[in-house]
Amino acid sequence: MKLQAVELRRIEMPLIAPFRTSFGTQVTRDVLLLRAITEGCDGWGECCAPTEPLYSSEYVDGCDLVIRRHLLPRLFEAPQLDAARVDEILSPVQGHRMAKAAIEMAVLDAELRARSEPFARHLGAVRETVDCGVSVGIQESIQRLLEVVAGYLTEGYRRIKLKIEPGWDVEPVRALRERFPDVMLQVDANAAYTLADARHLARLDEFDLVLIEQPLPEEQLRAHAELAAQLATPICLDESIVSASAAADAITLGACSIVSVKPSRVGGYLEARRVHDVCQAHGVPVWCGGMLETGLGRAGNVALAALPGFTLPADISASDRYYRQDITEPFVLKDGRLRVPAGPGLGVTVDAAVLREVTTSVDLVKRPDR
Ligand code: NPG
Repeated sequence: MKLQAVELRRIEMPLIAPFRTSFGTQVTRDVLLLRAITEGCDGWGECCAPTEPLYSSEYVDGCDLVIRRHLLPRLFEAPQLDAARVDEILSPVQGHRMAKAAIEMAVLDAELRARSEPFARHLGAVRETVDCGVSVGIQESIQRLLEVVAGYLTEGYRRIKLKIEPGWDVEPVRALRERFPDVMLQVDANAAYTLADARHLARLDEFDLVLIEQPLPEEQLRAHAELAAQLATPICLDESIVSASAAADAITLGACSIVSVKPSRVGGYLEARRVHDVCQAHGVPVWCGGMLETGLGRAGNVALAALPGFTLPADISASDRYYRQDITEPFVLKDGRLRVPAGPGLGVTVDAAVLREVTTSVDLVKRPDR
């Protein structure tokens, strides 16, 4: 396959409701979309980096720049390109996994569409539907939290994840557990605590949580292992797991017993599959995380979540939990599950009219003539 050009498009996607986490509140998503233009089919990539570098070091303007200046020139130089080689071609550039993931996704989509192969089949999916959870942001009051969660449970979501931070942890969890005794419940701290909070976090043990996600900062694997020894609640890592090799280290150190897999955080769907493989080999359950993706990223994530090791419900909700109008056909919840797209590549179609409406800028970067 030969990459002729890449379209870089920025779109503005207002969220249905502001999403508050320990690292900030998101009201709209400023998304960078890539379209890989090849002699055969075009392919779509979605960059999940948020507006500000608060979740990790990456942010959307930084991705835009590193893609133009450092990643695309390397890809254009490759005489023959396939998705499996993108990682190696881009390997001289350190880090920038979310930027690399977006490119690999676009190339993979183009390649799979050209040979009529669905993402799910390529990745090794074994299910036609995936179990969906919902991630609930920090609310203004416990009363409001109970209403919001009741609404999601009525819609059929199979588990609730509650965002926590110091000052919003034990009491909201207690209130949720009292009101919904049987619901699958987990919490996500987005690195908001320190090891000194171990005794406080152990107070969550009585609520029968599925897991506590990323209590401590990204680099603190050893501290996570020490914390794990003091908690009954299983620790799941998100931000810390930047690759399959990081997953192997974390598991071996005893820093986590569950892993959240996000393709963009680990540099793409192919590395995400390797994270899955490493975890499966260690008997560690995984689930698919989310970054408020549009229908494009959601399509890829649903395919990934259909792999055999994804045994816990995903942070993949229906399109209407995020956006009034998505840029693809919407994903609709049925029995608390979403259907894995079966068409070629990502298996979804971008609505050109909607795309035009939400676009804030578009630019075509062509392969240089030689
Ligand atoms: O349903 O897509 C979703 C949101 C899941 O909570 C969620 N994502 O920390 O995992 C996270 C969080 C996130 C969102 C992180 C956006 C970074 C950006």
